[in-house]
Amino acid sequence: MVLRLISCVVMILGLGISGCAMPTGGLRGTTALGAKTLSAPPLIGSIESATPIETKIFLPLITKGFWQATETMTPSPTARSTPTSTQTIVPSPTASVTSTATPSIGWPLFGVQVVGEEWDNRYLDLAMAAGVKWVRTWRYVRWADVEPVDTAPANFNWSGVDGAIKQMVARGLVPIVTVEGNPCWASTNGCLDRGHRDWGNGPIDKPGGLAAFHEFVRALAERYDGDGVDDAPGAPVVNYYEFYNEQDSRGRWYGQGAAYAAMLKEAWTAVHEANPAGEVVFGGLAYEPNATWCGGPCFDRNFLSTVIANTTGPNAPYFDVINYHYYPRLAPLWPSYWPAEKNVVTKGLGLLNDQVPANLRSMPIMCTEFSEAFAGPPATPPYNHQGSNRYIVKSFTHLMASPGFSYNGVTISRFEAGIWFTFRLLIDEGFYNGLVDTNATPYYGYYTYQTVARELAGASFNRRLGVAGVEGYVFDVSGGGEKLVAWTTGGTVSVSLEGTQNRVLRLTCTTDDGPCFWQETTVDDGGPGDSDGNINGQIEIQVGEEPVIVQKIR
Ligand SMILES: [Ca+2]
Ligand SMILES: [Ca+2]
Repeated sequence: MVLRLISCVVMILGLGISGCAMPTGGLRGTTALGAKTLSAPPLIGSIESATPIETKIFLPLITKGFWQATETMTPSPTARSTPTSTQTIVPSPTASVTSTATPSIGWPLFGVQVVGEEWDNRYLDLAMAAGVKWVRTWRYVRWADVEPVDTAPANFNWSGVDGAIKQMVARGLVPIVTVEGNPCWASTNGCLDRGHRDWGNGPIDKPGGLAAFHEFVRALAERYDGDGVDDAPGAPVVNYYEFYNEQDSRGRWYGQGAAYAAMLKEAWTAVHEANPAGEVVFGGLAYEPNATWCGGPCFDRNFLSTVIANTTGPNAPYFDVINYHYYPRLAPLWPSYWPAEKNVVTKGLGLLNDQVPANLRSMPIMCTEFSEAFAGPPATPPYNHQGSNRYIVKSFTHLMASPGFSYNGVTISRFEAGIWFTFRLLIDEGFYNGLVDTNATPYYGYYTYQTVARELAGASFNRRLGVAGVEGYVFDVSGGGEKLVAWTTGGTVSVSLEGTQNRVLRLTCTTDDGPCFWQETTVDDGGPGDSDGNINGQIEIQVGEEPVIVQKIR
């Protein structure tokens, strides 16, 4: 996905920019990790000895459904496994999901990237138990796989798609199906046999290609609309279709905004002909206009505005959702005209301000890739579990707090989905951003994701905290009350909160590389943890670099 992008960030920060011109070599991260060993994934069970007696540890029983798990804040005796035992945190492949078909409703924007290869239901079960709603699929729907030969009438082979979609939908997960993988009979420079499986991402320029694409997309949307006509077995429903990925990249649709607009018109029309509830998601934009490790601009800065300017017709701009990607390690490259406060939300504001005309800015928006790795080549600051776990909290908090950000008077009307890249470790691509390893064993980040998803479920943004030195966001909680999510970017700050009892959850990493876990305490006015020491109607807590979630009990 962002193979070169991520690798080159590392180069920029740690090794110098010269290494970044390398097109494909050296990107397999297994050789670039130095002393970092990933063969023994850390397990949450190793935290026991570090646990103060008075605290409780978040260790949801993920073999159960998410809702059931929320009732259990303390680990069961069997859950305190040794690091070498995985039996308590790896669900059985036969675990029933029938009773939890809709657990995700109420998790408005929590999503993960799923990758087609080696996928199996263990990962879907884990995703569901983590509170995931959205699953952005990559390598599931490749046009060249479904229609390898151009025939009349068309012959489509859905065998590689049906099963996975059915299993996702059966768990209440909402797929965002990324469509790509042009066959070479339809595309000259953007087709699959270019030696990389992510190719097939470029203009459909051969005669009849766009008409064939329309036919393919219409058949796809018809197959997954659940209307009883030409449906896949089990009639699973897909309503979100994304067309290509980081197509603003050099070598993809770079400089081809008009061609992308022509494709999008066919795609949008085909989706909506078949499925009136269908939504066309703009292909996730890398949109890093100052990235130059390709020997020039790596990404077409004006791609989105060019597409919009080239879409004409009654349903222009022929997409329903704006979409971009964000990696915090690239924030130093931001253009000066983007927001000074840099995070996953404000990049979206920069995009809206820079590329989207005012009449389209109320469109829903997604960020279908963001993350911070937990390991990787030498970088400053180094990749580690602490940084990755912190960023899980920060990124989803920012997204949930999107109404609290504006830039040049531009605001985001509805942040629809945020996709952590990736769910399963993508070790074969050199990415160390996964929440679970290739044996379906969770990393620390999995539990942090689960904790944040649960704590912010049903929450709605109220206000920013407004305490100097602290980045804090206050949410209204469904059923009444408030929750605060806060952290500092250095040092510890005292924060006084009105009330007489708080529930306090702290992310705690005992070393930079873990173990990382969550501690829960109840703090009473004047009691342990109230650092003002008085019964005065206020509870003073200490906020440091590790994010803290505080719920006002009374
Ligand atoms: Ca149908
Ligand atoms: Ca007090």
